[in-house]
Amino acid sequence: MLLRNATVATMADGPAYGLIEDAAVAVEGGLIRWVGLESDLPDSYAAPGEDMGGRLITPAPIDCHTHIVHGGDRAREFEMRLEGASYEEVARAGGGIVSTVRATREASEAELLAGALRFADALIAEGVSVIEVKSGYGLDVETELRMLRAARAIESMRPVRVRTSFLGAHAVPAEYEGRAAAYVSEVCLPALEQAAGAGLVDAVDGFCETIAFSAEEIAPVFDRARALGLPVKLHAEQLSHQGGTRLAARYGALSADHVEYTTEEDAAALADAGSVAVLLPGAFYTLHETQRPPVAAFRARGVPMALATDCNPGSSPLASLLLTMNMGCTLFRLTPEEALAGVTRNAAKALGLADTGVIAPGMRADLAVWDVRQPAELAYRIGYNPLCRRIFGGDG
Ligand code: DI6
Ligand code: FE
Repeated sequence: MLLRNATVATMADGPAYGLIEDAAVAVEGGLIRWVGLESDLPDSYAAPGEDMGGRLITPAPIDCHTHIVHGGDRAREFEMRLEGASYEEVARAGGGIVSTVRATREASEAELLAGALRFADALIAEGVSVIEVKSGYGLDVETELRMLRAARAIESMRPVRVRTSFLGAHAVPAEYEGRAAAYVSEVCLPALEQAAGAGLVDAVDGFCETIAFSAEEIAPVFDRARALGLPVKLHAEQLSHQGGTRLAARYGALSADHVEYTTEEDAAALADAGSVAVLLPGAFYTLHETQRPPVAAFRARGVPMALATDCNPGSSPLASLLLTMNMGCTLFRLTPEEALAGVTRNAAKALGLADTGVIAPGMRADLAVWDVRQPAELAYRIGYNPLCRRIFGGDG
């Protein structure tokens, strides 16, 4: 496959966007073989090729943080809150994470898969090549495993890659109320062992927050992940400062996610650990949060920033990575280039993937062709999808 007369944002280090005008990309065997000025195309790749008409080609977007496997929805809760109900009244009416846990426990694997495919399809329509999918709405061994099996099954139903994260430490279920440590030792750790043993886990995650688990309660989960040879990541400093970012850095986490209340010192720890800061503007927007992540500190310390939908039924019912990019710019003041890096190069890094996220020889041919001429247009528009072609592993 030879794509010619294109504007290519390689997202490799170097000039802004790694931009190459009047470019060509050669693809063979599912990999990128050559990219550069069309005038420099080696004879060995000379072919009529396909004229892109100057359209923009980027690495295929990657959504590195989703909860798309879950039962039920929280639309009624959304309505109650807008009718003036407090979080407490919503909780008393059975709302919140517990309502999703109940619906997930009642759902079959096939129902969980069918539900997830709705959101996977929305992301694939925007060219997405990799989707990270978490467990965490089962909170018992069997349902956590069923969630992860449904996540893995997405790959057999769609041309997309799935990376799974075990999130047994997402919330304390009602039957363990007030006994977080007991839940971790009696349910979470056995579920992790069984899920890892079944090859269902690519990374281990947790929710470090006052309404979930303390850093001390998460540590045994991360110790077990380390013993199993699994990387970790963490929902950290979303609603308050609980020391989650430091915990993630201490374990060399792939990423710390949300990070609204992360401090400059925490950012330095992430930089030293080589961890990615994953920004989730969908939750910030839905919860009317006002504390923005320390983007200036991440820039100053060289902490790579990723962007993801956090697609979940409660705090971020968002299934558009393009809208996430716009929110990252408008709400968090990212530049359009940082937003595009956030869903390509840095999103791959947040998942520990070294074979995608950048257009360079040897990388997977996961490409998105957009009916735009300049990369900034991808973050600029609100609710508009200019994708005109998706190439996944060289096909498409
Ligand atoms: N942070 C969140 O905002 C979601 N989970 C998490 O760890 C909330 C999930 C939900 O509201 O269903
Ligand atoms: Fe999340």
